[in-house]
Amino acid sequence: MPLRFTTAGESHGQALVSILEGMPAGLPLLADHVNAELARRQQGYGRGRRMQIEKDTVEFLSGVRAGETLGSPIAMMIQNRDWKNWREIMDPAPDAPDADARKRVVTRVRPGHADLTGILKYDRDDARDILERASARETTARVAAAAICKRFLSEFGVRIGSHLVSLGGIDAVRPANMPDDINAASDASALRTLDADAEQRMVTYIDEIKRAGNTLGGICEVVADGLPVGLGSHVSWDRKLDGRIGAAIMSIPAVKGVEIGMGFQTARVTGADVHDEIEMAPGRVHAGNVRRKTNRAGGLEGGMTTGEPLVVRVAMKPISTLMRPLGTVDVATGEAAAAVAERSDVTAVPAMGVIAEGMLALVLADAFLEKFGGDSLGETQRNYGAYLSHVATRLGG
Ligand code: EPS
Repeated sequence: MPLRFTTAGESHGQALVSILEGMPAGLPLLADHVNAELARRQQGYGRGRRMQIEKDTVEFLSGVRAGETLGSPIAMMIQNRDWKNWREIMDPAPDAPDADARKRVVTRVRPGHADLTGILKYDRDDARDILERASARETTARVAAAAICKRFLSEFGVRIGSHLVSLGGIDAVRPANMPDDINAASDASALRTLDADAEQRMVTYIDEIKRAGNTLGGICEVVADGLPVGLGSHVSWDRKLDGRIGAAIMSIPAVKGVEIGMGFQTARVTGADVHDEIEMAPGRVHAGNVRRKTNRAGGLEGGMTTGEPLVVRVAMKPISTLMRPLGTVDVATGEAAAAVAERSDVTAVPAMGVIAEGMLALVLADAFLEKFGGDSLGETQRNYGAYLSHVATRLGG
């Protein structure tokens, strides 16, 4: 895989770090490109007080000079503003022998969270050693790396947007015509949905659930437009793009399901109601001069992009920190207890949509570089242009 990326950082530690390696040299890149995506991830009705504390901004530590990528690993840092309130609790230095026990020890592990399995697996006594990293705060660092991938893909006319289609069981009605710029419309909504009526009902429901000390999940749809035919491959399991997208999206905290195109519904109907008929479309070069009359496949056939929009739906479970806690055991005593009720969000589904866009951008940029290569943006563009020129000569070209 030409692109490699990793993140580091605890939720209330000093900072988050993101390293992206494999981006070609010569991509115009400003901190503002990344900051705009970080701000989008912080949106959404239903989040807790933490989002009022943080205002995520990136500092490039390496890999960018004079507004362009160098082709070297790009290291980025995002400070946690809340760290100053957690310095003692998160201090890497050992406690002095006569020190009081650290504050905010978590032993009443939350059902549905990494707390319990994590302390057993990593042999820790304090679930904070687990939850600080399991926190969805980590996705900030993913979105930073993904913002660079989006910037790269935009050079080839690829756009990725998302919108919320369901929250707590309330479904949004998809507009008859999707807006040309999905994010311009969804980012203007408090829940990143395109159905204003449903949004009202969702907001009322979030308020009600918050009063009840409970939480909500939901579904977002992510769409990538402008992709050329032939990213990914049919030849081996680990080169199929469906699998790579599925793995990347399923790694987002609290995500429990991914559908591509018609998804699970394909299993319930006949082949004639599933497969997209093909017709000639001269001049539609990026798709091979053809068009699918429908796009039930969601832009992927045989593990490869078809040139139709790539459509992925992502299901997120309700957040596992409940203010009216569920029953658990206290791992310090073995006794029955109510789970810890740390400050948290009622729902973070709108943010999940932005993170899913990001994970899709990482996979697509990787598939792009696998197909077209290039150590500089110019080289990638030349290779991409040569491929499209050839595809243009096929099928009626
Ligand atoms: C989170 C709990 C909350 C969320 C956090 C994820 O943070 P805190 O424990 O500080 O109140 O706000 O999400 C973020 C900080 C973020 O940037 O998305 C959790 O336990 O997963």
